[in-house]
Amino acid sequence: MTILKSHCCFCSMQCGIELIPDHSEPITYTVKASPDFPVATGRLCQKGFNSMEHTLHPSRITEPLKRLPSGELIKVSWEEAYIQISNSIKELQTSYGKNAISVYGGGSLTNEVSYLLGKFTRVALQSKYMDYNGRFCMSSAAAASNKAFGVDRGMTLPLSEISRTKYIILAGTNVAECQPTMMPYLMDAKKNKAIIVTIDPRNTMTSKIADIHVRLQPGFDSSFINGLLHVIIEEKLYDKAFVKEHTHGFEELAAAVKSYTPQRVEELTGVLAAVTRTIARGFAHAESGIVLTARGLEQQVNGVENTLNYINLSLLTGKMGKPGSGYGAVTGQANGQGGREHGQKADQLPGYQLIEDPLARERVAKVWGIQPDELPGKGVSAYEMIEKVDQDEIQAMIVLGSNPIVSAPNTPFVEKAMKKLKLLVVVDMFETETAKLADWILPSSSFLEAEGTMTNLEGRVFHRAQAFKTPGNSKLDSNILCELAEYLGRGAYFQYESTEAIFNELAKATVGGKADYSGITYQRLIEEKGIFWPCPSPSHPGTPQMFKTGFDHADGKAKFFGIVPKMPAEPTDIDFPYVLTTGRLGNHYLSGEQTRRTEALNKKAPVPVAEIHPWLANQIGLGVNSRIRLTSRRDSLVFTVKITEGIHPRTIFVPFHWGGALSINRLTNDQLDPISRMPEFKICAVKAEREDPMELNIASNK
Ligand SMILES: Nc1nc2c(c(=O)[nH]1)N[C@H]1C(S)=C(S)[C@@H](COP(=O)(O)OP(=O)(O)OC[C@H]3O[C@@H](n4cnc5c(=O)[nH]c(N)nc54)[C@H](O)[C@@H]3O)O[C@H]1N2
Ligand SMILES: Nc1nc2c(c(=O)[nH]1)N[C@H]1C(S)=C(S)[C@@H](COP(=O)(O)OP(=O)(O)OC[C@H]3O[C@@H](n4cnc5c(=O)[nH]c(N)nc54)[C@H](O)[C@@H]3O)O[C@H]1N2
Ligand code: SF4
Ligand SMILES: [Mo]
Repeated sequence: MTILKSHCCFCSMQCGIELIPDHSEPITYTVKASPDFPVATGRLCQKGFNSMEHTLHPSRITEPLKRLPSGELIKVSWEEAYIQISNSIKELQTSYGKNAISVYGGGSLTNEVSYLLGKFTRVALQSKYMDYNGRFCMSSAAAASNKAFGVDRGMTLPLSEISRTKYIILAGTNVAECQPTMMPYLMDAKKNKAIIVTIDPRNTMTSKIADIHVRLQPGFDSSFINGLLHVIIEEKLYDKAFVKEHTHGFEELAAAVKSYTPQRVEELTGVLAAVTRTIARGFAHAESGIVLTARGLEQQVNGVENTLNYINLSLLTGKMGKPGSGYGAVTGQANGQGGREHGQKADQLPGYQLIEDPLARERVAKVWGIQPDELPGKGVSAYEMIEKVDQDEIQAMIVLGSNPIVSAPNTPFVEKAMKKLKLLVVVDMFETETAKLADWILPSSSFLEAEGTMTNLEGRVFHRAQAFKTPGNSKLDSNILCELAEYLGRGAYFQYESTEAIFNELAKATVGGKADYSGITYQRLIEEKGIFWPCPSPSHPGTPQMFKTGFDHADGKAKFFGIVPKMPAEPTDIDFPYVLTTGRLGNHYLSGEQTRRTEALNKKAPVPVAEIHPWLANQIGLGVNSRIRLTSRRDSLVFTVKITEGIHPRTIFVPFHWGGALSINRLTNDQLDPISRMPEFKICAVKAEREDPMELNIASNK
């Protein structure tokens, strides 16, 4: 019996898996860690071991489904589905214009599907409205990296460099639960005497390995980092040669942090002045150092500025482009990196090229066989597309690889808007909360059924083989897009013999872009077990560590940005006195569609639990069996509670992996960062009240 190979579908580590068949009839498979992939080799976390289960779940959709006016879903043939969907699209475009149709993609999709989806929107639909769930994920980090370095690759260095560094700052990143197989790299560094600092409002599983844990109330990262930068500049601990040769904007930075003495930072944030001094001196003196950030500080209306301030720290100390040194925004989704490079973003063409750049338009139009002026301009971000649906500017949406009814902020509004759509097509494996509103559900492939390339958090492009055929009448995403294009009369542009042929076209379309894949082929990926982009020619070895000789701005220098910390969009007040922050648990994944269908994972956390400090429990008079009612300006929900010393006293944490009345995004704030258009998932003001079991019983009997 053959052992099948793939990669876990969940986080950005993209650990290699092997499916070991047994001798039963029908065959069942055990998932094991693959010894072959040079990332986290031989290791998987609990999600990885259980990654196959949802693909076999009985609720898997395997036939195209159409919703009748009564609300009932009926099975239809693919042909019937394509005819009716394409007719609706054509009618809507005749009445409302090409831009009436929008596309909403995702970061779990392969590079090939991400690329096709972008091309499908611009060439088959000829619409400008395309964006994806990565807008809620990596957009602030991406904008910050582009501003500071001139290019956005989440990690500027390979994971292997972590093991050899001497100082690690982990800010708003809970790798122990979110990228668990990165932990051995951190533990290796610790064995080599590295100092680890974590910065988070909670004592997380990750903070357990920290030498220093800084417990910050959400929203105070930039104030705290200004304190570190202040000490490093005041005490002249910065890398003067590096700053002079490789950066711009030092004066602006020095001016911005001048007043942020450790004492003032203590008053602003509660972090002791001595702690600020110790970290600043320790990081500056260390011979090598890495700063990693993630969604904690990025998913805020000041997310781009927060991220820029952490980048300032790496640049000021010259800890870039050298062994054991670099900055990384820890990418989240399976293909969160590749998914943001090949045209899913509103303003983007493949290879991270800008759709408004005339030269890029010319190059890509040529590869696609169209005229540059046939390409639409830029659209708007994911949440703004939903706003345009509400304003009747967008009439239809195709959602492929996302579940915004659970994962977008302020979901009461999102639900109201999405119900206005004249046509909603969801391409998914399951009847998700979003698919419940759909006119059509088209059954897609799972990760085990689709061959393709992915790009992990390090920027390593690799090939994922197909293990199984798609079940029933479900289809590969790539086939669905190419076939629908045919029915829209644009099939000529979507003729591919294989997935590899799609990749070869993608590689060609990235020439001239920052994320240049043009030297990459399937054969190379398989032989070399992955290649780091940029890789601009067949003889180029790829780029594991970036910025060894310079940065990606035209003059080769990086830029400092002096940050004046701003308030969150919704500060606390008398009516809403506490800060709600949201995030993840180790055993669930995103909107929960996959992990809520995986028994071994779901039973460990069947419902969301609000984490609160004993001080807050006392404030609201929480009893042994009482629950907590959280109310924001948008909605009010009740949760069971975990009381823990390990959270900032005025902060409440709730994970977001559930829908309906368990969905914390019913409460979150939809204000967006002005640059990245990232919503403020990590901060909103709430009221907290005790909810007694008696009252609950009466309420549920009504
Ligand atoms: N198990 C699991 N793993 C996952 C995922 C999952 O859903 N489940 N999702 C994947 C994806 S798509 C992503 S994007 C990544 C996300 O990975 P992370 O960003 O690490 O995950 P989060 O839990 O959203 O947030 C990280 C931490 O930020 C803290 N935080 C909140 N507010 C602030 C603040 O103002 N400042 C600071 N410094 N910290 C703050 C939270 O307490 C939390 O511990 O994980 C990936 N891996
Ligand atoms: N409150 C709060 N909200 C958040 C966040 C937070 O920290 N707090 N984090 C945000 C972040 S970082 C992210 S990344 C988003 C993610 O949020 P979503 O985009 O909703 O993420 P998923 O649950 O991964 O949804 C992916 C859907 O695609 C389907 N799918 C998986 N693989 C494939 C495939 O190959 N083809 C097709 N067609 N479908 C597939 C799955 O079944 C699932 O229904 O959530 C965001 N929302
Ligand atoms: S660390 Fe990430 S990729 Fe690896 S097994 Fe766990 S969820 Fe899957
Ligand atoms: Mo994400």
